[in-house]
Amino acid sequence: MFISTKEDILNAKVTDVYFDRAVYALKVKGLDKRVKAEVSVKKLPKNYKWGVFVGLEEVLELLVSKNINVRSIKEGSIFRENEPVLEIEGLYSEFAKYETAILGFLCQESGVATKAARLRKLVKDKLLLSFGARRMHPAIAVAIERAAYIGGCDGVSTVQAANILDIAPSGTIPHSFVLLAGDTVEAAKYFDETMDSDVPRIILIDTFGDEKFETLRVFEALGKKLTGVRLDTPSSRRGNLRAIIEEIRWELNLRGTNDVKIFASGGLDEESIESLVDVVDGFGVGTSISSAATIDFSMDIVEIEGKPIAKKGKNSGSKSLFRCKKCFSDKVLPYSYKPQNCSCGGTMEDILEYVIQNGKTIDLPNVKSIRDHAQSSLRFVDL
Ligand code: PCP
Repeated sequence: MFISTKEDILNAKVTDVYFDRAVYALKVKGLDKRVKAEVSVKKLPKNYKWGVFVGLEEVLELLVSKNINVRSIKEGSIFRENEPVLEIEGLYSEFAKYETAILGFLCQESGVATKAARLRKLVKDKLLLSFGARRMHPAIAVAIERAAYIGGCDGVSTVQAANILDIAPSGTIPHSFVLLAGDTVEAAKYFDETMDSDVPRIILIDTFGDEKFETLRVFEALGKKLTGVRLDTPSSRRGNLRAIIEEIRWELNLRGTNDVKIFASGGLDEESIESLVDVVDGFGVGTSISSAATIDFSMDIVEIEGKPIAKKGKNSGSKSLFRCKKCFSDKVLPYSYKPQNCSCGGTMEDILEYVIQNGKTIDLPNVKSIRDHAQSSLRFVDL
């Protein structure tokens, strides 16, 4: 398989070659110096106003043995354009070759988490499941699903990721099972007869017949054991999916059950989710989360041997990122400055904190705390 091992990454094998060359030339010419380098994003994807910062735990695993200091915002924090999210201080050659991996972790995982967070805000309290591992290289399935979970997915479909996240894996049944059973009701019965009692009986009902009639057949067969149905209706048949779902809801309610849930999946993104959120109980989302646009962070030197310097287009000097605890507005100031109170009267606190200092790394929060931190922040921002 075409993958880099953890050792390859830790040994900077995945570095862009120009870092190798730069470090070599700097050493030969005696130009290697202590610097401060800052990670920030100039332009968020599309019309995004914020992102969710994910990937820090792996960056720290990469850097912990290096002779450097690192300040960072907490993993799971909201950030905005042109805000420093991480700063590395040390001899340039100590970390230069890791820039490729550092940005790789942060760009892709923050992108997935940000899309999951945007969908979380759209689905409100409805179920949101990450079904997209199949759309990406399997070597990064765990990283992708962890980011989706932190961003706001309630569950993930891959077994290994769910185990690592210490949650039960989420899923229903594939079309292949229904096809091999030869009939949707038979498939529902076989599934019910073979699964442990704690596995929800959510039956895929778009393989053969009309979704409404297949739902009623399955409800007839499973009754109270039926947890829900999933519509993954192909685009060639999708038509007005909302109207189909409303019809199914009507028929189920008419038969005395609003307990049977209706789930939608298949090519869903923000627009389609927004159009369905009031008529479905949950969503399975693949491509749009797992292949979400990356947040294109860059790493830029902002100080050399204590003197502020940066390339054109970048403000020099080490910085603080002050955030109002009351209204969540931000102010980027030079590191030595102390902020006034926020114009709303709230107090501002520097959310860039040391995570590696003098060889010591902070105790890392568990993924559920990281997810809670992200979810509690989402109420302060809009799409
Ligand atoms: C896909 C599978 C995924 C759904 C779609 C979400 O259907 O059910 O869970 O993926 P998406 O958001 O990327 O479309 P199929 O590809 O028909 O797979 P299967 O027959 O296994 O359900």
